[in-house]
Amino acid sequence: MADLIFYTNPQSRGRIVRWMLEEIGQPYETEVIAYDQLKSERYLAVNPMGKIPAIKHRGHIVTESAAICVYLADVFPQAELGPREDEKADYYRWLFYAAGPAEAAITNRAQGWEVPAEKERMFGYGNSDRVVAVLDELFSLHDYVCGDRFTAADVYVGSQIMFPMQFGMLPERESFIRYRDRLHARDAYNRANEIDGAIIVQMQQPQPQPA
Ligand SMILES: N[C@@H](CCC(=O)N[C@@H](CS)C(=O)NCC(=O)O)C(=O)O
Repeated sequence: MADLIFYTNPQSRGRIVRWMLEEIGQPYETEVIAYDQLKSERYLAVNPMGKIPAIKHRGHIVTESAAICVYLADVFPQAELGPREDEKADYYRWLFYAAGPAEAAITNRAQGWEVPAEKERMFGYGNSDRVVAVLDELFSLHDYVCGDRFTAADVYVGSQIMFPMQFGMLPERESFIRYRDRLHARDAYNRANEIDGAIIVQMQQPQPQPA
């Protein structure tokens, strides 16, 4: 069994982790989990939430796309995707911001739900327009989360901007488009897309029926 197992479905947030794995450049084994198998006893033993993605590394399970990105950057420091001392503040700040308030704001908004003005103080993100404005300001001032260097934070924060923008869930601000173009130029991003694209094609082939 490989040291590093990646549980995913190519039509999921697993694409974030595939990209991160390709950035890291270490060997890994992929286990594709069909959506109707996510709540099977076998997969619940990996992630009791019955959600993908997840990884198993040397017997340790990590779930949550953001945590997986940070974990991989940490245990494979040779890829230099973790934060340097002076990058730590931005790295942690914006990763947690993207995984918590920003994701909640973007997904609620996509469902047509906004926090009532008088309840904003009870919600971690408060107001979804403000979330968009804060991200817009960040990428108007910086090329990457930590300034001028790509890190694991860009895999996650970048995905939380690119994917919603692709599906019309986030406005196409100039700063987001320029950031997306920088990320699209990465070899690992393109390799990850090719791998997941090939798996999707394979999943769409008629499966052999039992005799
Ligand atoms: N917070 C998790 C979210 C994972 C998640 O919601 N995955 C979706 C696919 S994108 C899933 O597994 N959905 C299937 C289900 O809930 O049954 C993360 O960031 O990894």
